[in-house]
Amino acid sequence: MPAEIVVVPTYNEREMLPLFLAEFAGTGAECLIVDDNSPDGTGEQADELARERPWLHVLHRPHKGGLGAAYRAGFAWALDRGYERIGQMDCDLSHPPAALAAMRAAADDGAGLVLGSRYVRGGGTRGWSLVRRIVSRVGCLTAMRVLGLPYPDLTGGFKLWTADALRLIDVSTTVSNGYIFQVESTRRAHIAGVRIRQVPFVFVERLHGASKMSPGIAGEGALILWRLRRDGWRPPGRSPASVTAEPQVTRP
Ligand SMILES: Nc1nc2c(ncn2[C@@H]2O[C@H](COP(=O)(O)OP(=O)(O)O)[C@@H](O)[C@H]2O)c(=O)[nH]1
Ligand SMILES: [Mg+2]
Repeated sequence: MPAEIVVVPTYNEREMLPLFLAEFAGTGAECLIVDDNSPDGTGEQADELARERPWLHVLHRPHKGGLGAAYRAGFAWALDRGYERIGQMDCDLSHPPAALAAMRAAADDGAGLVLGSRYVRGGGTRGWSLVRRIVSRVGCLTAMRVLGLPYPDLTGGFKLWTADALRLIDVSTTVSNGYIFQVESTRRAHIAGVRIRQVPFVFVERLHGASKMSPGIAGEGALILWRLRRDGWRPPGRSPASVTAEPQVTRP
């Protein structure tokens, strides 16, 4: 198996972290926790847990800087160390570690980016109110329409990248932070012609702790969406990109 690490941003996940790691341990991948100096001590807890787990690494950032910034730091850490596959998932078990196997199979099959998707056949959400379901679907559909992308779960944060694809999209220069970071990075991959596959999974609402979603993060998303559309993007050193990625769905 290629050297694989999954980047997991944390902010106040003290209750979820041990439960998450217990399930994650079965995946055979390494894990990088990127903690933004959580007031509840998640960072110190992660250091402690890493002492007995050689596959667990911890990156500390001084203050809460948002999801996108945490991912940019985590990706840079992993790329510097030569990992060939780099995943991303949440710490609250909403993204089931067991689903990683199907995503890995899609990467083995040649995908440069595998999107875990709630909104392709076989995927879904469990434990969400009607309002949350509507907000998520409307957000995803709006992003799809505004940017002209064919992936129905654009704001999802369960993904697996090859290191080459992350380099190709020049991920360190992405500009967004909240959920819109997921949209921005997938859009760059699409424009760069990265082979993108979608794999269904069922998102399960967290048992402990609180969502960090806020009106501010949603507002940032809406604003940046239009900025992304206005400014466009093309891979560094290339003439305007030809889009070759065909959306495909892989069933587990
Ligand atoms: N390092 C870091 N992690 C964050 C930040 N905001 C959210 N997270 C983590 O990102 C993941 C997704 O956040 P969550 O609040 O569960 O989003 P939701 O599932 O959409 O409600 C969780 O593991 C959070 O702990 C942040 O500003 N910094
Ligand atoms: Mg969550």
